[in-house]
Amino acid sequence: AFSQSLRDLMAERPVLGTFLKIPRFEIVDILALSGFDFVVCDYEHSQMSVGEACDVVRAGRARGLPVLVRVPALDRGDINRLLEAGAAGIQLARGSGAAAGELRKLVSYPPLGTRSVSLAQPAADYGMGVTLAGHFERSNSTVLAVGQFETADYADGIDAAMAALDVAFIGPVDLSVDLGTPGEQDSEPMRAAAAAIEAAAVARGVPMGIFAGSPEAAADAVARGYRYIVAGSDLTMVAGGAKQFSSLLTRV
Ligand code: 3PY
Repeated sequence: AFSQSLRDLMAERPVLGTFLKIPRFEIVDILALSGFDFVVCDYEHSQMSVGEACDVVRAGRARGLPVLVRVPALDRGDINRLLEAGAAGIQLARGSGAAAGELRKLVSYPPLGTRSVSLAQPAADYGMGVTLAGHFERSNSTVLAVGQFETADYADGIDAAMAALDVAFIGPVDLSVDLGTPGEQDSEPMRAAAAAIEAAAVARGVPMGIFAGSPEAAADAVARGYRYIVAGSDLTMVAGGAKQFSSLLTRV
């Protein structure tokens, strides 16, 4: 029940994660050893297959690092496979409005949702010592549903969306593009959107999440009360490290 501890942790303090786009156990190891609270395996903006994403989930579990998976769409088959591999949650791109309710159904077993069941899978301990009711209860109480608010229609059905979500996550880059102020984080429409999403989340007691492109942006989000911060990615870290080392070339 890794995601249970992530949920508990989020109630105590902000949690820090990063996107993982290189589906290798070495990256999972490094991120775990660096002290990140969780990882969001990025099955939306990467070249990985669903099988590779499942391998990342397994590597995280072996290290005690919760791995959620960001998915580009409400694909019942993919979501089921990722959760059966042991994903701590599903983060849905464009996951506001009615999509949030659909997400809740696909990540939950009855009575909360419509997930199909097999106990012969990793997240159910292969059915060894687990009852159907016990597996439903454990999964439904631990798997996180994270919806990304990143389109101009963010206010549509916002209260029902909040009721369905464990985390309301702002995707600031896509949101700024869809609001017609690409890349501008401080525009009036961006501030109005953040304020409306935050108000709806607070009313429902739903923790807010956001993507932060830099450590400074992550610190700023924490100061504003956000609890689930996804800062950068393995690729931005490799790019930053590569530039740092290659800057030596000007000196040799
Ligand atoms: C966004 O900022 O649009 C995101 O989805 C974070 O990657």
